[in-house]
Amino acid sequence: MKQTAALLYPRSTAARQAVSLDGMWKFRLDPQGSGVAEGWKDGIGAKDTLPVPASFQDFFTDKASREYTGDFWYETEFFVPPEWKGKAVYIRFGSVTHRGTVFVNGAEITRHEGGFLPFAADITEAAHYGGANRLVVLVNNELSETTQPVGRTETKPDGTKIARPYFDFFNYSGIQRPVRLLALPKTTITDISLIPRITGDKAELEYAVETVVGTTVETAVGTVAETEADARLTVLDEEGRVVAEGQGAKGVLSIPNPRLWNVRDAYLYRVWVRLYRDGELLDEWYEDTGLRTVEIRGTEILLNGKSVYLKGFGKHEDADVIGRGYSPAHIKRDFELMKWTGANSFRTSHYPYAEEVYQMADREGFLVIDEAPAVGLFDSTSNFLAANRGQKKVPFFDKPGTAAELLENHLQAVRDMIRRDKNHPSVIAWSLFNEPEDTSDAAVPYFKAVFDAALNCDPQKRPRTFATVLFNRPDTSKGCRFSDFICLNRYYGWYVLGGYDMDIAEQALRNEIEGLKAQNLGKPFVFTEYGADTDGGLHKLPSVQWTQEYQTEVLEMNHRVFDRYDFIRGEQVWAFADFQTGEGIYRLDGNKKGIFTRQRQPKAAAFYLKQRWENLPENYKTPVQV
Ligand code: BDP
Repeated sequence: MKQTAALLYPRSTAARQAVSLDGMWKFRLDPQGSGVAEGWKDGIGAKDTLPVPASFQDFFTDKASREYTGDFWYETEFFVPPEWKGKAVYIRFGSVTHRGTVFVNGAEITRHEGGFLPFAADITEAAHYGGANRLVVLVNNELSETTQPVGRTETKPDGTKIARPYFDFFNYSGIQRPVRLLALPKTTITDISLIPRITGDKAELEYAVETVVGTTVETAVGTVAETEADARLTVLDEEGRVVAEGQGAKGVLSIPNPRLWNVRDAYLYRVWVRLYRDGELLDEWYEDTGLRTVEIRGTEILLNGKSVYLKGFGKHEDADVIGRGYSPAHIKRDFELMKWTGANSFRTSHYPYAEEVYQMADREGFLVIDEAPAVGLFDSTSNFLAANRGQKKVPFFDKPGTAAELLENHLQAVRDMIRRDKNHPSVIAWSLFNEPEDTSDAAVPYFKAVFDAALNCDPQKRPRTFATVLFNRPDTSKGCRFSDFICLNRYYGWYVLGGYDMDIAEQALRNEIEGLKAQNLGKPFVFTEYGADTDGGLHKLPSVQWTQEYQTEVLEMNHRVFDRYDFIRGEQVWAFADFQTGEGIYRLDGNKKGIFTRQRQPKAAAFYLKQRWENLPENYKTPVQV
């Protein structure tokens, strides 16, 4: 998606207006795929309405609707004030999963592929000013091996399409994040990049503002573009005091008496950017950011030059009824629960989350591993079972005909994710894949392209990584060499040697880590997944698998091993809360590895984790400096 002023986080300022279009929209499934031919772009002819934003699947009481795969349509009406004539008018979607085509007043405005990042439709020409406008969105949720996340779409004998995800979460879809109508000036701020630098007790903020000149003037030589506008920056502290000012599209601001952004001790500065021409304000926008540095040095993860040990979770955006729909209530509850456990971090498994999640992480001082939607790059509809037992390997990147298109979509998602999230102090790393099959040579150029793109797009040059499955060990994986720190998803005590074999599982985990130690890679390792499915109502003494006692025992066993090795620099349990998956004999109405239930109440292991994490210092495993 080309960067435009409309992709910046939508906020109203003196120069911009952002109006919510969220609410009840008309909705219609299109099982015959006839909507295009029948001209639904001019009105979908539906009586049914449902809320936007939300996933559509869990509102209905019939299976055909819940499992629906294919095209489906939304429609709403909005009013554009007459005084917006002369402005650039857009509709901005937080996400449309997995792809959408936007029509306004019957005209196709834009198409977008990829279900977890924002895009905007420029409706300046198509809008009726001072009147009603019809917005129709054609959404499609089919999976393929060239789009992300990866899966396939099959057709049943009766012609019904069915999604076969190569990943372990329900294929929730729809208009899942907020929709905003925007009025923007024609000469605008299109982007800002911020790079904090800290030396001793001094802090600087390097910045680069991008703008477009969108107006023309009549001169003696004809119509030419207006002269460049002047960018001015003002940095405010949390009390609203001006602490620094700058002028020009690029510069370095020095921040006096800086308060650094620290883990679980955040401090945010508000950076206002204003565009002027001849003293007239043309545009203004702000970004909240923090002063902190992130770096990998040897086997340590350093925040502001100090070692930090990651404690936390892999998560999902997932809740009853709304599916993967944006829910500020769940965002709030999840942060409260994470704080209660003593966690300091999480991974946005397995896709970039709603922008508001990162804003809260910024505010709460959480460290985020931000993950691209590159999950399922492994040819199996139950990869988490086969791969976690080391049983099935399919050289995914060797597949003729799919890898090139997949890579193109992957690169787009990585670029769009980094452009969206690059200024968040909470984002400390990019995770560029989850559990890809990367043991063949064809993975090398693919990984190189993705890792290079991340480095090139990120002004802060954050560490890059990906989550590895059992067979991606540094000696078998072709991708690990690209990671600045190595993330391990491991299920010793669950998929590998569970139950009464726990002692053998512990030994097997130690053997694997001894092998890593012997390779002496000089990089930090983080466990980004470990855990056990657990029914929130089941207890047994002595434990058996699926009971709450067993979940705690698996965590204890893993921690006993992690605690022995200094190069293990983090533990993120799988998963924060129970979540919906497709149905099957290996899932009890979803994945139950949550430390919390899907309703966000604690299982017994939550109390154990709280006890452990509250007693682990943020710089756990750092030798005491005398
Ligand atoms: C891993 C996947 C994760 C699954 C988990 C599991 O990364 O998405 O939910 O296993 O099986 O393979 O619980």
